[in-house]
Amino acid sequence: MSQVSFVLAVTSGVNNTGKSTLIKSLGLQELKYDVHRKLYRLKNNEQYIIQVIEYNGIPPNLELLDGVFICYDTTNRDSMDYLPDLINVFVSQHVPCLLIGLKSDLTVQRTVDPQLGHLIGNLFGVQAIEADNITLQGIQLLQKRFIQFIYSDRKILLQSQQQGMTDPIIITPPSTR
Ligand SMILES: Nc1nc2c(ncn2[C@@H]2O[C@H](COP(=O)(O)OP(=O)(O)OP(=O)(O)O)[C@@H](O)[C@H]2O)c(=O)[nH]1
Ligand SMILES: [Mg+2]
Repeated sequence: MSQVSFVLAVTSGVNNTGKSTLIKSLGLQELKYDVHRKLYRLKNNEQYIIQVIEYNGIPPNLELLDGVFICYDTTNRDSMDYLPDLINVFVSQHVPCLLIGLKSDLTVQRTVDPQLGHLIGNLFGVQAIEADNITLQGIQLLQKRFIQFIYSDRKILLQSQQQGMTDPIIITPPSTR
């Protein structure tokens, strides 16, 4: 049994929001030795094992999660309808959240206001970003926010979430051995 360092859930209220593609965008190295769980490791850190759970809605065993990426689709207004309920459950269970609006490269098909994610995030003290899985810029933003998210001190993340602070927390990754 491997030691899992971080359990990340990637979820959304509806399907087809780009969750599976987002997990690929993170550029993690998939570990093949555990058929029951999707385990990955960071390319530059042998010790850090990440379990990723993709889910539509609220995954079971919330107490096992270290963090959640709550996704919506900027080309599908309906994908935002479930966000308040979803975020509320994670926040009340003290799971650190990041709200991610995907497919922002599809500017013509966009149906949601770029500020709406921030507004909803603000209501819950949850940070919100818009990004995409296609452009280099989008993928780099997702990777950067992922690294910040998994290396952040959970206590600090939750504290700011409870206080409704949505400014990004600047952290320094621990040096790899
Ligand atoms: N243009 C664009 N297309 C995207 C983006 N992310 C995902 N897609 C496309 O959207 C479709 C759905 O992506 P998936 O990653 O399968 O979405 P999902 O949320 O995992 O879908 P389910 O698991 O079925 O709920 C695919 O055709 C992707 O190629 C994005 O950021 N931009
Ligand atoms: Mg999927």
